[in-house]
Amino acid sequence: EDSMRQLERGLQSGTLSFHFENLYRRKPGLLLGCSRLPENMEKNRYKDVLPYDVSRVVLQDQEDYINASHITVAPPSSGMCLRYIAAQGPLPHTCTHFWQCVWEQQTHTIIMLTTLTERGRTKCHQYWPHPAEVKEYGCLRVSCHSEECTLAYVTRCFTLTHTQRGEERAVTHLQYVAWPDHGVPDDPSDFLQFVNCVRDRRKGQETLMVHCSAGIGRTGVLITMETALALLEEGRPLYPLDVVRALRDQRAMMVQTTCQFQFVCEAILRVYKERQKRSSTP
Ligand code: PTR
Ligand code: PTR
Repeated sequence: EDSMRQLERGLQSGTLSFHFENLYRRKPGLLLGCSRLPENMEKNRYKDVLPYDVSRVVLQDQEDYINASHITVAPPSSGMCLRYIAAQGPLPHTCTHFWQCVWEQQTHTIIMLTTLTERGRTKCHQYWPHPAEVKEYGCLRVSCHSEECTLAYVTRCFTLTHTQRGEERAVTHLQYVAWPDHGVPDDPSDFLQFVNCVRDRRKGQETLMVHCSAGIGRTGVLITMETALALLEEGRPLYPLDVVRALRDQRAMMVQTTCQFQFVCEAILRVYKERQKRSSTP
């Protein structure tokens, strides 16, 4: 395939990293006004990582702001459509907004790509209850039934109850724990296995909630990787730079570092070659 040959050449020659570094981090002309309102400033974990007004997730209750963006991946003429919400890791005073967002957007899967602390710094508040515990976040009650750990990730099962409406929903939490911020996953095969597990869980047009600490670096890599797997499965051409540009049009700075971009490109190439090998051996 042409696009994969181009990818391989770009990786070898370094031109791909060069183009990545020249990509805009923030799409010119898009405003961040709402995230900068005085009453919203304290709801942002990092004052330099803010959602665009046009793609921000608007909460439907009295509270309207959360640092989260709608991301839709629908490459032209591919017929596919992957939906996500990319969010920052909740702060102690934004956990209620986070759960409200999960409820209102009808998400059944939360993908968490950070640990709670890294190198002694807090990266995300623990916004969920321990196993067998129940916690209330505004009008949502969250209980945790199970917690299962593998080397690279933890799977938790939650029940979400809307206490005013008496409705209940099951939510799965997948937390990848082997990936420091600004860095790349410790092991590409563990990471690919995790992304495949995310793909297996997708039901129809479901919107997946994805967050890390800032909701840009690791979140961007995961979305780029799932998009790539989907395009490869359909035998579509795949240009990772175009994918990243499309993501940055919806949330600034998605895929944060050159190393992260290289990592995802190498992982894509690896998947492509493995698929080729499999299809050429009888
Ligand atoms: N913003 C700079 C960068 O992206 O590299 C510097 C930076 C590095 C800022 C780490 C913050 C960092 O982490 P922490 O969230 O632990 O302060
Ligand atoms: N001010 C921080 C910085 O620029 O480093 C914000 C930041 C923190 C950005 C973490 C990205 C981070 O990584 P991730 O999006 O993967 O949590």
